[in-house]
Amino acid sequence: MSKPFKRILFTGAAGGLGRRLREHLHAFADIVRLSDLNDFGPAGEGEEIVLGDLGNRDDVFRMCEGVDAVIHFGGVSTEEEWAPIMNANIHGLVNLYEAVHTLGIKRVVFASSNHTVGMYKTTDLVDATMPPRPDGYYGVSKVFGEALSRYYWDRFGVETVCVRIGYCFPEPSNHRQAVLWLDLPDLVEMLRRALITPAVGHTIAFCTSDNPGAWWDNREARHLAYVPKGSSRGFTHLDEGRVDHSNNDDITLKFQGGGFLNNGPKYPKN
Ligand code: NAI
Ligand code: 15L
Repeated sequence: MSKPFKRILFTGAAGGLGRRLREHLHAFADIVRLSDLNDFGPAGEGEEIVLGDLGNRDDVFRMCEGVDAVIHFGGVSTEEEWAPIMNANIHGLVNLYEAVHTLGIKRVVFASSNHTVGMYKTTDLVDATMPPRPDGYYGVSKVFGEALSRYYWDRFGVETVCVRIGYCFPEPSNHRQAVLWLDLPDLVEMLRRALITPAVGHTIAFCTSDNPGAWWDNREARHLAYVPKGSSRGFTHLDEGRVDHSNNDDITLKFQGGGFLNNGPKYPKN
């Protein structure tokens, strides 16, 4: 069966999600180009590897040369000092979109995050028309990626689906992670929809499994027709039964960003 693309680029291939997604990417393209800052071993069949720093413009142009679409998962994935966030998530995004536009690549799927909206309360129902409310420098950098990709759609016609990933690890271990949990097959399905749906323009899509007590309303991404099959429902010991934490002094329970609110920002030490 023919695949949607001849060659796709996946950045962040050495990371947690990159390693888990790798085998699934072959359904999307004849050749999967894998990229990261760090070495992660040899290419397999139908793969090529281009290592590089997202903060380096020449590296990013090399990564993007000859690809038809980009799944961008590379970068700093947690709260950090500003310098690495700036390099990978700010300069890296500018480099990526300059390369994508210059090389005529038509579509990007961008791994955004729940931390773009982490300062909404856990009693709020958030949709993509509501203003971003990031909970740290990391969340701010993901908002930047969403804004930059919006600019490249409005001005240059580069399509992007910004996937606001919840919590994509094998199992949730607390109530927040259960609300935001994303089963890997559901992430694969979201990527598939983001790549093959005609005319996505600039879409912001929330991405969790079908969990109890959702904090997000995904109606602005309904054209993707993403229907999750997984659920954290089985992890019943994590279900608090919708406790209202809106007046709780513990900010990690009060706000959607959870423990990230205690993490930063961190300033350079010198
Ligand atoms: P990860 O930290 O395990 O992987 C990120 C990869 O990016 C790493 O292999 C790292 O070497 C690479 N990277 C960092 N700086 C780089 C640079 N300057 N140049 C090139 N590569 C660089 O993160 P994970 O969990 O795999 O997440 C992947 C993406 O999904 C990230 O963008 C993250 O922000 C996003 N995300 C993940 C969530 C999750 O639940 N795992 C939740 C929300 C968003
Ligand atoms: C994220 O954005 C991170 O990339 C991931 O490692 C998790 O920490 C997740 O959010 C979370 O909110 O727990």
